[in-house]
Amino acid sequence: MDDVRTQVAIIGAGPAGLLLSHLLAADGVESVVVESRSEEYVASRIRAGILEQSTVDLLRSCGLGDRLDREGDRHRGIYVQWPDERHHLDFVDLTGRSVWVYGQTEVQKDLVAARDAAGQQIFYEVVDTALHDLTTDSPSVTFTDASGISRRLVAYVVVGCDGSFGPSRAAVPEAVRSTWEKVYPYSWLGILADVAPSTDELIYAWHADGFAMHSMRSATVSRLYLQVPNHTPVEDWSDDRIWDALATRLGHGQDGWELTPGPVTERSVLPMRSFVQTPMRHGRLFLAGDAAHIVPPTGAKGLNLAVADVALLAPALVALLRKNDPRLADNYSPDALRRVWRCTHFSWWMTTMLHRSGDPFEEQLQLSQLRWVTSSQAGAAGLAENYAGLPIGF
Ligand code: RFL
Ligand code: PHB
Repeated sequence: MDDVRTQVAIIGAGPAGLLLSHLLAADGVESVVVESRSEEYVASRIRAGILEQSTVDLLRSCGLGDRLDREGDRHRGIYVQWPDERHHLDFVDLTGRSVWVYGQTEVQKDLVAARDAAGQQIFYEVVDTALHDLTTDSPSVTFTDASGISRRLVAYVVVGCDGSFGPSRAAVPEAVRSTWEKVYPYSWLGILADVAPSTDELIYAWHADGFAMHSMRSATVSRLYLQVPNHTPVEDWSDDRIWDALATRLGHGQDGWELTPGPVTERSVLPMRSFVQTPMRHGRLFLAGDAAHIVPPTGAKGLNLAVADVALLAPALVALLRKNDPRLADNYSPDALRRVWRCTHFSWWMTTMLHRSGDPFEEQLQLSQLRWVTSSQAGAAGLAENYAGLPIGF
């Protein structure tokens, strides 16, 4: 077995793992990243679309804001609607903060470019990743690299940034971990379409047939979602059926608004769940991003929460490794979990407010809540503050 030594072993080259390696390197801490997928696969995975204010502030402050500032689309807020009513919530007026449309694929490309330029060591397409000796002062990660060589990465700390299906979360013994989970009784059918968005800002729509959302990736690419039952076969949804359902739920023809259909280039069904594992640290293992928590996408929080974890973890590891000061690292899990639970609540609240549950009593509560968040300054400000994102360290 070939040994590789580094200060921080990072499992996962998604946004959490690469941003962590970038921030550590900026403060003189070296890391090695291992990733089970290919570089191309990770870069082309279609996922998040919205960056909150504190994510954008962080990316700018660490030299990753240039293309975001040129090509990202700053939005003042979102539309929230139900049949016959559409309301704009202006986050800038309500909270002084905005959001940006800049796809996760773009964030990933910027991170890969920055790490490549810095000569970061990343092992792609590894198999059999396993974590060892996490409660000793010499933890390690073993894996087989793309050319079939068995390697051991020996580090001072290991960080699990390996998303919801990686091995890190389960490396915490059952006796010392707690998990909370909620599975929702619906999924999202998401499409990418080669057509200019029919809206200037995102539309979140409540409808008796089910939730629909209109998002976007650029001036020529739209991203749209429909609530569908769990386990819906994607083949059941032809282009015509998708566009008809979107037109009905998003209110085509209402007050002269029109939804323009176009060629669908990608479609997939996404189950929705909320999940948190605590604590986010076990000995020398730290968890960050989806490895520790999953939120349903309705609040646009997953990527932003991964970034917020890393924003706390990077200075904590720098203090630990460069100054032998464990205080921030000792506080990482409780500090990160405050924001995790806030975003878990917000994502659950947005999800349950907007999706059809089939319960007529809940439907009346949803409509009442929607009227309140769109007509009361206090209600609107609460939604805006959570959506545009609380400051790091909240
Ligand atoms: P990732 O991105 O899943 O990266 C984890 C990486 O770990 C690798 N890995 C392993 N590597 C080595 N060995 C192993 N054994 C490994 N097992 C796994 C994986 O291949 C992967 O590359 O987690 P990270 O970095 O924590 O980032 C989290 C975000 O990707 C995620 O929260 C967001 O995409 C969630 N999300 C959204 N977040 C937002 O903030 N705003 C949004 O608008 C938003 N929309 C979305 C979303 C997620 C979606 N899907 C598909 C889940 C929309 C969708 C449709
Ligand atoms: C997206 O553009 O993919 C997106 C935007 C907002 C959400 C979820 C997904 O809440």
